[in-house]
Amino acid sequence: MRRPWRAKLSRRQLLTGAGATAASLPALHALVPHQGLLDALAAGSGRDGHHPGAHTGPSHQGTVGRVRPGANGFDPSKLLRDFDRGRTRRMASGRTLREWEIVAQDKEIEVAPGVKYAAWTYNGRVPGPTLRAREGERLRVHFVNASDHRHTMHFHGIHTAANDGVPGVGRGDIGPGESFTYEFDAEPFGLHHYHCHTSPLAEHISKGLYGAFIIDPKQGRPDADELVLVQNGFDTNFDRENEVYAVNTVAFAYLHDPIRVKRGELVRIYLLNILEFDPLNSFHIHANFFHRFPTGTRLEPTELTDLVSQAQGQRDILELRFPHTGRYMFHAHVSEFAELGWMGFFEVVD
Ligand SMILES: [Cu+2]
Repeated sequence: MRRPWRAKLSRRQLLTGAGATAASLPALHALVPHQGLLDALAAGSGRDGHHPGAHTGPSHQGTVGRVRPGANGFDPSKLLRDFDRGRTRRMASGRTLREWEIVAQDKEIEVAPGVKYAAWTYNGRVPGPTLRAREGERLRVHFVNASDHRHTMHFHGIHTAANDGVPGVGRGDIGPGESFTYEFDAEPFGLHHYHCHTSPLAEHISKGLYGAFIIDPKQGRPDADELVLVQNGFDTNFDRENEVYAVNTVAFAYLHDPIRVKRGELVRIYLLNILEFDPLNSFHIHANFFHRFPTGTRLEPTELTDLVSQAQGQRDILELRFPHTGRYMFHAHVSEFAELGWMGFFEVVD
């Protein structure tokens, strides 16, 4: 993008662990993670050298080693299908009241092998829990700030000013040790999200305070294998540029541990871009096309495509079926992001 070569060089060094200071092009070439590529392919396709996926091709990405799945207390492979429906009860009016407890906590996480990041989290996860409700319910979110910094929860959706979670309006910032309950109706149905809105905003979001927020339509959607993909990144040296890119936080998580789906089964992807510092992100899938439902607020798709671009905060529901078994890459079509962590595989099985 607009960055000088030197900046890219330092970003590669960070991810590959190379400490060389040379800045010539041959040196840069030497720093490109060829060994990481080999290790990543070995890890991703079996040690016998045989590629189980008929369509497995050479990758240009990868890291040396991998982040242990349990290292952060959350596993990207489980987080994919982890929907937090809170607890419900019926109110006197007959409507459903749905409630969650969300705690802001400071927590160090590992975003690439050996790359630790001092994150700010909701419930100890990045992204925070995927909150899931049904259109028309009354929602209560009990927010406790156990972090050392002021934070809020700002939801996308329709609600009163007092529940908007921005500084200077209603209760505004929630200080360390304080708590606040946000309350609003679940509307409109679609794929939304929530994030901290305390200033400086980019820092509070990029540190990890965000999550997906799904409101199902009253009539529901067709049965599917549902997956949440949150496109994010990490500015590990605080220069307001990202050094690591990912979906669901850990660079190359789904290269090392491909997402298993069944051939012919409907797959529904809740795709959210929460990346800071870069204006655009994108999702591309190989050897297939998907139906796109922008913001998920309509039940009819607007497009059949294999690539969707998203600005900051934008989201889409994608639906597709895989007609063939094998291993299929998905990645940001911004090549730089893909090389720095934002790529993975679907493993399609019978
Ligand atoms: Cu915050």
